[in-house]
Amino acid sequence: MPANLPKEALLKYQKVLEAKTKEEKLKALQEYLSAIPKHKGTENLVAQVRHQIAKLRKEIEKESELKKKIGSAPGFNIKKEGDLQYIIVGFTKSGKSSLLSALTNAKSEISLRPYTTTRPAAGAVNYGGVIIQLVDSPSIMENNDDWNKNIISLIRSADGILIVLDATKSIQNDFNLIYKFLLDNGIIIGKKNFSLRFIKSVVKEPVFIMNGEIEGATANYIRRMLIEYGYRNIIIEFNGKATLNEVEAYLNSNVVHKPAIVVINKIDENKVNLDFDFKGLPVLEISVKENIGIERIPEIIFSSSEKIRIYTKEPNEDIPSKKPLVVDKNTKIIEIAEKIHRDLAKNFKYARIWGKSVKFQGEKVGPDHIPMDGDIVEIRA
Ligand SMILES: Nc1nc2c(ncn2[C@@H]2O[C@H](COP(=O)(O)OP(=O)(O)O)[C@@H](O)[C@H]2O)c(=O)[nH]1
Ligand SMILES: [Mg+2]
Repeated sequence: MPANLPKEALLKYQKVLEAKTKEEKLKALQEYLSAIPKHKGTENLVAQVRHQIAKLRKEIEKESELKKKIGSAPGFNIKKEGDLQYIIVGFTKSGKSSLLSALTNAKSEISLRPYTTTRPAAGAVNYGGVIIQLVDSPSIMENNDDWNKNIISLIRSADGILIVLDATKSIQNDFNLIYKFLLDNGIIIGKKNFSLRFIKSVVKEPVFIMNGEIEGATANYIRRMLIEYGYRNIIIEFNGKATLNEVEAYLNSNVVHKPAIVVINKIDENKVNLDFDFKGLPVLEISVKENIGIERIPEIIFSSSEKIRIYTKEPNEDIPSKKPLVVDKNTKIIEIAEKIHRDLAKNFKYARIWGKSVKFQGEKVGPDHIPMDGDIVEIRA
């Protein structure tokens, strides 16, 4: 270890040495790494720490897969159906099950007793052709990791989170607790200035596409870092503005970012003060009991989701499909063609677009064009 590291990094290194479990060691290594200044003189050390992190992660993943095989709670995995899956999350008796029943035709037991919901229940709501699946989860139980880990695994595989707060309680306090609970489990909610898109690739060497700026790193630097972390057969596309440490946290740990919305329920009983900033998340006041505000939820979920609706049209028809194709923002026309049919992408000639992403309605565009929400797309092959 070079002696000329800043004190902070040395302290973090001490933590690495003191770590008792693999998980602790991984976390300590990640913190150590982010405290090391990145320049020529530390290049070797940084690469070495990255290798260590990658190796340890692999070991931990292998062990947790084994554990999963031995015993995961039965009935806890909800099969994804529809275009978007949002998990309803909150403390007990905030009205999660009531909300699911009000928005969908699913039945989840509602009661005055705490922790009535022990298994997730799901239902769907149709938002202008977009099918949103809502999953009611068991309430978060403070200081009960065993109970909570099932909620975390539901959230990790979902597209987003619907947080339900109870207006008769301290909404700030409860929100902060939920925020911290998610963060401690590697789930970040709220606004972020960048996005990373992972695309499978047949080429072994990882490819990094930089659209925007990463402070302290070039695209080539990140590409080398991906190799150090053992990334293979993948194209990673960066959009936006971030620091190297922010991006690295996503690439070397299980951190995920999830879109989220906040609903404050039971406003029939208590008016709330909304001076509080919920990490920039959209907030909606509702009452399931009095049927106030809940009709706006699907629209707010969709706009939080970072997805767009594409209506496809056959070349010889006048009217586009009723049911939109739901795809990530920043998806290229050629990727949309790929989703519809492999041959359509292979034989792609051009596309015509009607909507917000073009100047002239019916404009001809190439494979790299990026459509916007609501666009009508006609692909010519
Ligand atoms: N006053 C009021 N009570 C509600 C509202 N929504 C749900 N409740 C009540 O809150 C209690 C807990 O509801 P439930 O949906 O089981 O909460 P969960 O534990 O979060 O799933 C039940 O007694 C509901 O009737 C509401 O909008 N206003
Ligand atoms: Mg419930």
